[in-house]
Amino acid sequence: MLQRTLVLLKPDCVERRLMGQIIARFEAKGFNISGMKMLRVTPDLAKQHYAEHVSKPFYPSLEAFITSAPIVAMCIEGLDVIRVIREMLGATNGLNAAAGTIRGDFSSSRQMNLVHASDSLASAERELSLYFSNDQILPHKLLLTPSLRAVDEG
Ligand code: FUP
Repeated sequence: MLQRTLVLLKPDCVERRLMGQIIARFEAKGFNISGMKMLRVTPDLAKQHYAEHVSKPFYPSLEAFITSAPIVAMCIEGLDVIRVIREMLGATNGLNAAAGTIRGDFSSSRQMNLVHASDSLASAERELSLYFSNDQILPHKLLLTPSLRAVDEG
């Protein structure tokens, strides 16, 4: 199923100069970046994004972190991209994430885990609308699609 997901390169990713390496993994996998911007998350946006965590004890620290420096937001498209990118990220805590995943390879923290990705179709739709207006998403058919998968795969 062709899907869109929201991916954020968090402040630690920008600070540690890991943006290029991490974006390269999504590109190499064959996914399509159809929206991309750098922004500073405001406390308001943080509360909307992490609505399910706002009342939790760790939320103040999470908000301080996500608003501490610029981030990069991306809309990434592809077949089953929501599940596949979550698998590419690995477990939330970098110390538990499998080697070979992004967090497993680059993070040793629960909070500073470098990347966010939507976890379901409903969250992807909700989260994309927080970061992108419709005219900021620019889907395009990749000319190299026939080199990435068979025509009957979608
Ligand atoms: P994930 O779906 O992997 O982004 O993880 P969660 O929705 O469980 O958590 C959202 C963010 O809160 C994660 F990036 C990590 C952070 N977090 C903490 O900082 N402390 C905690 O105790 C739990 C989560």
